[in-house]
Amino acid sequence: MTVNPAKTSELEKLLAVSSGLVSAQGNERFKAIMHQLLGDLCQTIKTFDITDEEFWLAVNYLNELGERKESALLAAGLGLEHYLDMRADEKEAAAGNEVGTPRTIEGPLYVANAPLSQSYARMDDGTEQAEIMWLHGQVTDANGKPVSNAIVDIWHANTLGGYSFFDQSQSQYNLRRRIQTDAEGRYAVRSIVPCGYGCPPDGPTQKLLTELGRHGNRPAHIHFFVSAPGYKHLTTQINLNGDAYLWDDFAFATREELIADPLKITDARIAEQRKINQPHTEVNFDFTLVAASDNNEETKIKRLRVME
Ligand code: MBD
Ligand code: FE
Repeated sequence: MTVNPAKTSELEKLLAVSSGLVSAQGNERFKAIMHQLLGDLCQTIKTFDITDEEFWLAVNYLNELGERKESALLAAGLGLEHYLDMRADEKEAAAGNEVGTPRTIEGPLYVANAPLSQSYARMDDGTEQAEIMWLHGQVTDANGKPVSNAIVDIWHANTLGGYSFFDQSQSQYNLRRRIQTDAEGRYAVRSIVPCGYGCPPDGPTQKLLTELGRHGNRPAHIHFFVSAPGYKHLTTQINLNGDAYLWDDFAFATREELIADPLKITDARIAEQRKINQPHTEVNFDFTLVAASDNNEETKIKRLRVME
């Protein structure tokens, strides 16, 4: 490949002006990032000899992505949200920090301020004919000491893979609850066994994935924020073992330590103790929180969230 030095410096000048490097105003970090990003984009345009048609297709794609509010969904599907976890894990390891329950992505479907209950709640509104799930566990510190009054914020999909609020057919806060742990650090909920999620088939995220020869499915999973004063905020999910997509999650969130084995309960006495009175599925998952080194680590990262 021959390089035309005149054209190269012409591009460098263009990038310096377009990214604001020559301006005394603006945000220095943002300018530097935009300079790198625009330069990389121009390099990609050149490398692949991107046509005008391809370029405008991409521009219109961004409009479609915004119109459908799927930017965060695409970020998960491209593995970028998981990459943030990889970096966070790497930094923790390099610092030699205590290890607790592993983090995994929040995803785009959290709704803040779900109803708060002490130690137990029922999460489903009873409208779906579904397998009943008894989900319970204990929150402890790295020494196994129970963490009482921790907030376990739980959200998951229904049997169609839909999440309340985003799926307008569900009641408000259906399958979304916050539980405060009891004196032994325990939480328990009655809910329904969720099914896996699939990207909207007519949406821009699925359109891109299809072009990549990929699917847009997630295995059955349950999301958690676990937090307590003095401990690092934990954003994580558990997967229900046995799902065909367990290790084929389009959002790359599955981790060995986050797989729970659903257990069929047919013992009538156990069902009675739980006031369920019928066969159901038990999911047991304990969380280990690690000590925070500053107050900032105790709360979830700032991000635009529904109802917050
Ligand atoms: C989900 O339920 C989810 O958790 C993620 C990360 C992306 C899409 C749907
Ligand atoms: Fe999800």
